[in-house]
Amino acid sequence: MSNEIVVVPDIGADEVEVIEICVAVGDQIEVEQSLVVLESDKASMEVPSPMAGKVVAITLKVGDNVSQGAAILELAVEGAVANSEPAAEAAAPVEEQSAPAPAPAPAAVEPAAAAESKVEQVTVPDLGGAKDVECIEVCVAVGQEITAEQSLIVLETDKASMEIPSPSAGTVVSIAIKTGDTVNVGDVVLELQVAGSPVSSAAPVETAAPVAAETALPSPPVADDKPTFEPETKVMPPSQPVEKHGDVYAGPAVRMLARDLGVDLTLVKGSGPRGRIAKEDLHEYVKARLAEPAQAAVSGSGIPAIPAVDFSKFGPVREEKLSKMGRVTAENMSRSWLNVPHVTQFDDADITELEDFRNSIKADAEKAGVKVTPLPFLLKACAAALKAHPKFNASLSADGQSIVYKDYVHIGIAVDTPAGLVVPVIRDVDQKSIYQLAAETAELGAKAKDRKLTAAEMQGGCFTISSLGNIGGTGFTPIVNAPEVAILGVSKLDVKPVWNGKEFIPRKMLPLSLSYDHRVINGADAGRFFTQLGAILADIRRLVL
Ligand code: CAO
Repeated sequence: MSNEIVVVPDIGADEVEVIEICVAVGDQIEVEQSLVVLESDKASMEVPSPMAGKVVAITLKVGDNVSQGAAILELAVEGAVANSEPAAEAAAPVEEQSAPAPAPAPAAVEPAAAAESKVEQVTVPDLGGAKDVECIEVCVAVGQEITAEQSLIVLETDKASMEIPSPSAGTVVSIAIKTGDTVNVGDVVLELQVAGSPVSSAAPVETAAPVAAETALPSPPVADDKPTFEPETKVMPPSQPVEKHGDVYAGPAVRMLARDLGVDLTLVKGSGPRGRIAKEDLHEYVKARLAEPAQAAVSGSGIPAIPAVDFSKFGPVREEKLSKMGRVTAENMSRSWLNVPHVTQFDDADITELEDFRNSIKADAEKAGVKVTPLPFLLKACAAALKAHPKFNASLSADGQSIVYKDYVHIGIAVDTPAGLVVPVIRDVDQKSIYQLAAETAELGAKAKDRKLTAAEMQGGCFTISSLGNIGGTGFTPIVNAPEVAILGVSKLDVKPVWNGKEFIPRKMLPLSLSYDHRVINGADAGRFFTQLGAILADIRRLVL
């Protein structure tokens, strides 16, 4: 065991500020783990540890200005040759082992074409010895006007990322590098029509090869009429090991982690100096995103949550956990409510004759072993209306770009059970008799209450009926059971006075409410569907038409 001093490596700048200390005294750290983040006015970089060990002391603090050779921290290194010398004296050997941050280096701009051309090739500058460096971003496009020092590409090693700035202002003629390419010093990044010279009509150069002489541009006129044949060679500003790009300000390790996790860093709020994104910010962001579905059940994504209230302050309370079914129902309701733009229309159907007929067949139905409520007639009438108005028997595709019409008519019925609301589905309602529908409704209703419904029995619905008729109420706005596009709410039948042109007569009126997805169904569609449904219920002989 020996104590080693880790020092600031060659950072390509005289003095830089310490903006973050990434470790603490007592931490056991690994080789290449980031120790500190340094920042100049143009760039920031993480300084990785050259060795594994335990942090004994930290010499720097946030806000210090440091330069190459400054001690960062003291590390107790296991297995190293015992060193009786004071830690500070061990700085030099440690420095040699330190993994240097990519040293900024001037890059040359080579003439891209014959001497009279003003198209310049911008090449990759010295990357501090790094080889086969990946291009993680191309920041400009062909035809784009750029300014001197504007970032052209972002390169990234496993230790640092750096933006390559443009040496001159001009128009991008061609780009030789794409995201994912690996590059080395001297590789052509792009060709630039420098500002002030006419844009070439020559074909863009696809490779790193210099522009062929025949594609040379005419020289701009010069005072002494001598052509400008001297090749232009400019020194490009140093490459900058920076992590600030667009709105994203993050270190290479954070960028790499974000890529691994598939996180768009522009969405992450940085808590570091000047909004720099730290690993913790990324972790917090991922945690928050993972928690979203659970939150959506109660508050809806992106919608401010209802603040927690301590109800016990106002009186005695009891708390009961929601059943699984209750939680699923809450989630489904929120999802439908938030995704579907709802409209609800109301109408009363005159079912006086239907009720007379239903009462007239009661004895027969009993003999057949079924109890006929208004519900089977509602199912049958809805099936006929759904067939006549296919938009109601449809779903919006998941990408919202098309409507899927269904050639079957399966209708769900909302059933209230002690465990929560379930929606068993009656298949091919259009092909079944009133007695069959009555039997199936009763059977599914009983199964629902006994929690014996299978998943298959609750799938495939095209439309839903939610009947509160035996409970009460004059109307309600049901929530569409997405991805279905409409739902019928049925309230309690009542005898109401109806004007027949001469007098008010008592009629059995059934209050109906139709909620629909306004992305698929407009008010006129709903009006026509509702009118037809009412007409069928008013005279069920229409079912045989
Ligand atoms: N108005 C007045 N009375 C009605 C009626 C209406 N709209 N609908 C049904 N009734 C009557 C029936 O005729 C029956 O009366 P009788 O016993 O005198 O014949 C009585 O109410 C009970 O009917 P029911 O509930 O047993 O049968 P149903 O076919 O109407 O409904 C089922 C079956 C399974 C849907 C029902 O049992 C059920 O669970 N209903 C609750 C639905 C629900 O909770 N919806 C909530 C949705 S929240 O979005």
